[in-house]
Amino acid sequence: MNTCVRISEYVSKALKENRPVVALESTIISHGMPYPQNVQTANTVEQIVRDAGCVPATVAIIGGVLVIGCSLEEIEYLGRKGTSVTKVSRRDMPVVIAQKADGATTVAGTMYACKLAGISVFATGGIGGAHRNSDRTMDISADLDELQQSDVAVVCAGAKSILDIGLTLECLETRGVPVIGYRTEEMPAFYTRESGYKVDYKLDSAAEIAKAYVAKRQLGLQGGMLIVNPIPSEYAMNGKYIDENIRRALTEADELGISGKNITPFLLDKIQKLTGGKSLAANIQLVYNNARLACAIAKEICVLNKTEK
Ligand code: PSU
Ligand code: MN
Repeated sequence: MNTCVRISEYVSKALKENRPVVALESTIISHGMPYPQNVQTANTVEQIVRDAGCVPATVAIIGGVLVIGCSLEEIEYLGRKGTSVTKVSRRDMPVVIAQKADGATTVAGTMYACKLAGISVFATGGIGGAHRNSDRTMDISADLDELQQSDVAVVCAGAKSILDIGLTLECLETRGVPVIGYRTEEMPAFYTRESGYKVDYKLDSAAEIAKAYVAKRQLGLQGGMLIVNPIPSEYAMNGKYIDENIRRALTEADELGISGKNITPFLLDKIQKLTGGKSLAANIQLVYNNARLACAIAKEICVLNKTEK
């Protein structure tokens, strides 16, 4: 028996019955938002998924077990522990599990869990990418390599401009990852709907996105697909204002010599503090928005799965 992985009963049942499942990550809970908003957001996202007729599967490592479909108690536990939980990307999984420790999975870690369970769709806030000085530091998130390997449709609000968005898109192209704009030609930049960079394809419905995903699978093309969903206009932030604060956060990170896996959580926290919580409110809304789109795509994939058989 595999003691490293636990797929919750309700998740495995839904997958067996070809019902739509949407995976959710947990680094956003422990490292992406403060308590208690993190737990409230995670619970609301799960409820949005259920209300849309889908099954949520929040992924985390609890006591050395990779849990696919966390309980409310497990979500609360991770949220309270916050940054004292290990942030778990692909490379962290073996040791955290062997040590029977807790871990919050990043986009990369969660995608790998999706692959194990056979989950096709995953909703998050923003992905990791190539950092602004990555030509020198080589700091390029393992999220991008995971998108190359794991066959999951990841719905996000683009990449924050704490990253080099142009370079991030180049890395995705090299890795054969299609970047699909949902009703947009432009790559969104998380807090804002624009970044100045174009996406590869604009698709206007969940059905079209699902068709592309299934075509990719039928072709035997490994790896994921990135669906970028701009933050709703009413919650979008002023570009100049957020860029100014991102610049300040980056300068401070540089002065403090923060690097590696700590840089993204540091910047997220700093930006939230500098903007007096305004960025947190935007962050929460875009996650809800992504969960709704992920549900629509997951449902369409199930419809196509049925006709495929
Ligand atoms: N970007 C965000 N919010 C987040 C993250 C990134 O806007 O919460 C988290 C995600 O879990 C992502 C991870 O997978 O940070 C990337 O970290 P790194 O750059 O260390 O790979
Ligand atoms: Mn990194």
